Order: sequence, then C-alpha cells, then structure tokens
Amino acid sequence: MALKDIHEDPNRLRRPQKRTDRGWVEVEWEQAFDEVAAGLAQVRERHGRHSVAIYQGNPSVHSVGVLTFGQLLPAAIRTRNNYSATSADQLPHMLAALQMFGNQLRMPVPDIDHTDLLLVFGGNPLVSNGSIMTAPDLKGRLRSIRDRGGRVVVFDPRRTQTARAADEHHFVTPGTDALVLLAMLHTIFKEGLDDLGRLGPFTDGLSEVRAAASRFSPDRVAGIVGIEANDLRRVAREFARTERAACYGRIGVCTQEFGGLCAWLLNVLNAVTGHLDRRGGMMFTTPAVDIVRAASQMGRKGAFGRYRSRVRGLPEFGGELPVSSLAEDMDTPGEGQIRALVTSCGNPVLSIPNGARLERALGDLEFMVSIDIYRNETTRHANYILPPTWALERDHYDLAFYALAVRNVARYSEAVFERDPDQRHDWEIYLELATRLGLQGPIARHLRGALRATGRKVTPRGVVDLGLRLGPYGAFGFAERRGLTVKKLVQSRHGVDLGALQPRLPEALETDSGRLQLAPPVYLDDLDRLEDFATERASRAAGALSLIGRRDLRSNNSWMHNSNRLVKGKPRCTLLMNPGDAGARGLADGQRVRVDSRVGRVEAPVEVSDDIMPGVVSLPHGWGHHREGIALDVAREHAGVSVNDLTDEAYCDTLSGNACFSAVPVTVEAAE
Ligand SMILES: Nc1nc2c(c(=O)[nH]1)N[C@H]1C(S)=C(S)[C@@H](COP(=O)(O)OP(=O)(O)OC[C@H]3O[C@@H](n4cnc5c(=O)[nH]c(N)nc54)[C@H](O)[C@@H]3O)O[C@H]1N2
Ligand SMILES: Nc1nc2c(c(=O)[nH]1)N[C@H]1C(S)=C(S)[C@@H](COP(=O)(O)OP(=O)(O)OC[C@H]3O[C@@H](n4cnc5c(=O)[nH]c(N)nc54)[C@H](O)[C@@H]3O)O[C@H]1N2
Ligand SMILES: [Mo]
Repeated sequence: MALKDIHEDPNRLRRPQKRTDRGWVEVEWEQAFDEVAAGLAQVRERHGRHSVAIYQGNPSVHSVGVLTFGQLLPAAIRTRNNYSATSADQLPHMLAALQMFGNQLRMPVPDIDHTDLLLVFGGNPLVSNGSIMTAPDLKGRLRSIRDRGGRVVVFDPRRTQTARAADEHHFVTPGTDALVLLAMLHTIFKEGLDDLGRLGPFTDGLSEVRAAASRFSPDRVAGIVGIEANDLRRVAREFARTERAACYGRIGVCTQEFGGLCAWLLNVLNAVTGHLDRRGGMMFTTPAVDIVRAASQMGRKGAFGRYRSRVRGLPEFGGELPVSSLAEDMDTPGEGQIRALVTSCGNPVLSIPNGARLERALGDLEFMVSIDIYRNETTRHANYILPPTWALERDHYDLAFYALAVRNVARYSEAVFERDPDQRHDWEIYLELATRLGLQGPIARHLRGALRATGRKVTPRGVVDLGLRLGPYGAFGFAERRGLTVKKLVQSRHGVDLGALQPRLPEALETDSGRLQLAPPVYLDDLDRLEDFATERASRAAGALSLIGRRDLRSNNSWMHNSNRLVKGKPRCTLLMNPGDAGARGLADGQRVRVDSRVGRVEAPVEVSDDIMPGVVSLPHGWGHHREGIALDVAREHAGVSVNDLTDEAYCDTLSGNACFSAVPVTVEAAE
C-alpha cells in the first residue's frame, strides 16, 4: 500500500553519498566505487581480512539482485565476520533443517490449504502475512480451515489478531515453548499415539526422542509454562489423532533462550505423529527454481560450529557468526578485532540486541560503507552510502519465498519504471565492489562458470532463467515448449500455478546417512540446560516482568516509518501491560513509563490491555528515530523508542547463537 510513497520519497537516496567534514555530499559512482574499494582494501591490508565485517539485512531476501549476487562481496572479502538478520530470526529453523534433513534451506511449511488442525506457536500470520509460510490472503486461508470444520490453536503470550481469529488460544510464558512441546510429546509417547507412518523405514532416533520427552511430563511443566496439564494433554491427543494436522512455529519460538530446541521439537512433533511430509501437515516445497538443490550443488548445504566468534565463542552457522556477538567483536580490542563494516539492506542499530552498543562501536570504526536507500540510524555512520534502485525500478522473482510457499507458484515481475540512467542496481554495486576487491571462492566460480557454459548474460534475470530451465518444471527437463523460462513467465502476466505441495521424502533428504535424523546429538546435549532452567524456574518466585516484541501491519521492521500513511494515527510504539501489573504499579493507560533492563533504559507510554499475559510486557521493534544525523523527515516525527536498547546481547540461545527478543527481564515504573 505504500510502494508509491517509498518510490517517490524525497528522502530516498539515488546517488552515492560521501560523508565529509562539510557534511554529506553527492559523488559520481565511479569515484564512489574506487574510494570504497580502496577504503576496505586498506583496512584489510592493515589488519587482515577478518577485520572487515559484513552485515546483510532482511530486504536482501526481497531482492533478486541480492539473492543472486549478494554472496559475491563476502566471497571477495573472505571474512569470518559475516553477519545477517538470520541470527536475529529463523536461524533455529535452518539449523534444524540442516541437522535433521541435511540442508539448511529444507524447511517445512504448513500445508495450510489442506489441514484440519493448525497449531501456531509464536507467529502472528494475520499481521506478518505469514513467515516461512508464503501465502496471499492468510485471513481467508485460516478462515477456510474453520469453514471445513477444522481448528486453529494459538500459543502466544499475547492475544494477537491471529489468536482472536482462532478457536483456542493459550497464553504461554515467554521462553518456555520447548517445555510445552516436550510435554505434548510426553503424552503422545505415553499414550502410544506416536506413529511415524511412511517415514518409519528411513527415520533414525525415535527411542532417543522418546527418552527425552519422558523427562518432561505435563504435570511437571504446567506451572512453568502457564498452561494447565490437562490442556497440554488434550491438545497433544487431538493433534496426534487428527489425520491432517500441522504444528507451525515462527519467530516467537526462534528468538528465545531455547530457540534451537524449539525448532527441533516442532519437527519432531510433526514427524512422530505422521504429520511431516504429508498432505495437510508440514510439507516441503517444489519450487520452480530449486534453490535448495542449487545451494547443495554449490557446496552450501550448510554448516555449524566450524569456528566460533572471537570474544564469546558463539558458533558459526552457514558461514555466518551471530549478530549477538557483532558489537563485542567490534569494540573489544585484540587480535582479529573488527575495524571496518559493510552493511547492505540492514539497520542493525535498531534491529540487533543492544543496538546502542553497536551504535557506539560504529563511531570508532576505521571505515564503513552502507548499501541502502536511506540515511538512517545505521547508515549515517558510514563513510559512503551507495543507494541501489528500489522495488519498482528493478525486475523481481521471489527466489527465496517461493521455496517457502504453501503452493508451488512462479511469477516474474519486470520493472514498472525505468531507472534513471544514473542509478545502479544492487547486483551491479556488488559486482563492481567485488571485482575491485578481487573476486574469489567457489560461489563466484560457480556463477561465472554456469553462465558462461550456457552463454547467458550475467544478470539476475539470466541466473533466474537458468534456474528455471534447470528446475523441476524447466525447459531442460521438459520439451522446450512446455518448460518454464523467464520469457514464459513474463508472458503469463499473473504467473503460473504449479500445484499443491507434494510429498518429497525420502528423496529430498541430504543427510550423510540419507535418513531423517530425529535426534541429532546437538539437541540431546542441550536438554540438560533446559532441565536446569525448568528446575530453577519452578522454584523461582515471580519477580521481574518479561519483555516480548510485536509486529504491526503498517510497519516493516525498522524502515517503513517514512511513509506518512503508514505511521499516521495514534502512536504505536507503546508498552503493552496487563491491567493487574499496571494496577500493582499504580500505572494508568497512556501514562509515560520508564523501562529498564540490564543494558539500557527507554521511556514510552503504557497501554493497558488484558490481551497481554500477566507478568509480560510488549514493545514493538524498529522504532527509535530520534537519533541525530538521520535523513528521514517523516519517521523523525514519529520517533518512538528502540526496544533493542533494552534487549541484551549477552542473553541468547547458546545452542544456536540466535538472538533473544523474548523473555528479556525488565522493570517498569512511572517516568518522572
Ligand atoms: N526486538 C526485536 N528485534 C528484532 C526483531 C524482533 O521481532 N524484535 N525481528 C528481527 C528480524 S525477524 C529481522 S528480519 C531483523 C531485521 O533487521 P534488519 O534487516 O537489520 O532491519 P530492517 O529494518 O529490515 O532494515 C532494512 C534496511 O534495508 C534498507 N532497504 C530497504 N529496501 C532496500 C533495498 O531494496 N536495497 C537495499 N540495499 N536496502 C534496502 C532500509 O532502508 C533499511 O535500512 O530485525 C530483527 N530484530
Ligand atoms: N506487517 C509486518 N509484517 C512482517 C514484518 C513486520 O515487521 N511487519 N516483519 C517480517 C519479518 S522480518 C518476519 S521474520 C516475519 C515474522 O513473522 P511472525 O513470526 O508471524 O511475526 P510476529 O508478529 O513477530 O509473531 C511472533 C509472535 O510470537 C509471540 N511470542 C513472543 N515471545 C513468545 C514466546 O516465548 N513463545 C510464544 N509461543 N510466542 C511468543 C509474539 O507475541 C508474536 O505474536 O514477519 C514479516 N512480516
Ligand atoms: Mo525477519
């Protein structure tokens, strides 16, 4: 709805910007490319290649240019200090996919159009539009479940829009979902409701998960998770007995202390009840461009823990280190300290835990460059901002999201407007910089080799065309006239429907054994940590409030606040608090409060509501546009505060390294 606003935004950058003593000045592209490459090369020469860090943010997955060329820069710089929004988001799902199915991208999605029971843990698809569940009209699709006599059950510390539209909602104590899932498994095994079905012959580890679940009975965990033991048992039975059922979990269960375990247990629960890879359950896609297979052909099935972050020793995942360690690896002196940073499509000052610490560290860098369309809280620290074309000025093919869609579909959208001759596409920027920095590594080789072999031009469109032709519906497999190509997709204006999701196992498994691994050791080893938590929690009196986040339909992470139609109306950056908790502190709706955590303090108006669980407060992320030096005229008027000035980089899922935005302990009192 705000595409036009962003397209026409006078604050949107279109030419390279250089920060000088006289302020920001516009420079020519060639000059900018040369100076940026020289700046990065100098730091690399002085301090070694790991001293240059890269951070790639969320809109990377919305750009076919970044998806096809975005890895060139890491390949050119060859730094260990490679970061992305993944470790503040879906990393646990990817780790589970790697450990259990053998490829980090092989994530199952709910077959929402055929399910009769959908359990939702920590997702709010009516607002987020479905994440790792690409689907238009989720509202209609959820309604259809109920229209055909099915049910939707939501587990969330807040009565969200999705919870309101569901048949059943359970408040769950933030950060305790692993215990909920284990208790459900406990019931299923105890009552003999487990049935791997057709997965049985190629699945390992059933007895190990049975043993794990036996430790966490519903009666044991009920008080901790805040759900009655009888309810846990009832939902577990219902889930196991419903033929077409799916248990779906999203960011609320990833960005928490036991995010790794949660993502594993979700897959386990679906598998042992026969709901994995089965109609109406959690299924795998067969996208027109098979990025999962392409990744494994390029030697990128994924990896975990090959090395660790410098200061705290958090694990590498898929060639990246966790964002929770970015600031400390930048501001802690010593061998291997980060001295330069490249950001692209990201605003980590507002999006990573303890963004304020990162913000301070950015000021001390020797060199920084941002590939971004705005001068915002992060990019204002850069020496150069290189702004690419934006959505309406470039072609698009949804490489990433089709691989996570509830139906196999494909559409190619050509640019709506021609770019100004003096604008550059993001992939051109990547290519220019990577070439100047010395392009190396397998990715660059594969890309060039494949394209050269087929004689196609090196553009995102060329890569997509090749991917379509090589894919499961492509011209290389079928007769040329039937097979998909970019040209065919462009001609079929609204795209093509390739049908409902189909079973993919065991063929889609890429584990070394070729079998589905239900009980990878990394998870079994982490159960003692959960055990300690459960024991401690059970004896701990309710004290501090537990902070969680929330998303809003008219906001997208940190960066759509410069559109008036998206930010107008009553302020949305409020602290949600239960009436009981507000009463106990003498707080009235609308009053300004002070929120303190281990790392920081913010002030915001309180919004009293019984939609939030007692003992829990919620603040949305992506606000905090009061910072000096940003060029966002509208956002500045609706500044809000950044919840990530409260979230704590030291508090993370130590198994996966993923950031924690749920269950951050805070205190709240009236502001002076
Ligand atoms: N407390 C808390 N923190 C969170 C979350 C949470 O739920 N709670 N969610 C986390 C999640 S899931 C995510 S994904 C991250 C997001 O974290 P980030 O990816 O760091 O943040 P975004 O706000 O998505 O930043 C998008 C940036 O990309 C720029 N941009 C937009 N379009 C383009 C483009 O086409 N090209 C380029 N080059 N730049 C573009 C914008 O100007 C902006 O600077 O935040 C995480 N942080
Ligand atoms: N309108 C809009 N759409 C978006 C975005 C946006 O900012 N705005 N961001 C996009 C991005 S980057 C992403 S990753 C997706 C995310 O998509 P979703 O995962 O659907 O996003 P959220 O709305 O943050 O839902 C997370 C839910 O988890 C709940 N929760 C918090 N802590 C816990 C917990 O400990 N346990 C349980 N069970 N629940 C918990 C929260 O109350 C919240 O309702 O959305 C995408 N879509
Ligand atoms: Mo995200």
